[in-house]
Amino acid sequence: MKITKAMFVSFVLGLLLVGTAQAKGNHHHKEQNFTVVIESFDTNIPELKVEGVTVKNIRAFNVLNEPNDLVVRKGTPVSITIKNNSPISEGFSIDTYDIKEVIKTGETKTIHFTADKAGAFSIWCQLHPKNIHLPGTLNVVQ
Ligand SMILES: [Cu+2]
Repeated sequence: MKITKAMFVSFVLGLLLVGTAQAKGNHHHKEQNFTVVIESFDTNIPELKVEGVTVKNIRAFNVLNEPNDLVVRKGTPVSITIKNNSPISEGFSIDTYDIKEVIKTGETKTIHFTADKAGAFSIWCQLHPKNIHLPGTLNVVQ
């Protein structure tokens, strides 16, 4: 069949419309990527004098996520790559988003979800007490 000028114009117009729709979609649903490193700090205090009492060989083991706080806009698809530098397995939980991961020592894991609920949610380690593994926060803002 013969391609008329009108057909060609409507074809180009159609391409433009598809392009615009895609650009809009990409802008709205662009994935936000985070990298969280689980770091551990092992401190040994050989001797400590407190109120006349001497305590020997205190071991302080602390674990925390770097960065501690993640901020994302509501509705954004999120990916978090978690690297565990702690010498033991660590947990990564966000209850509201049904996230409960275990990352072995030296391992890296990537999780995906859409931040569809606004609020401040605790990122915590389900394996260890909260005074050893300091909790972080996922802030989903409107
Ligand atoms: Cu932990």
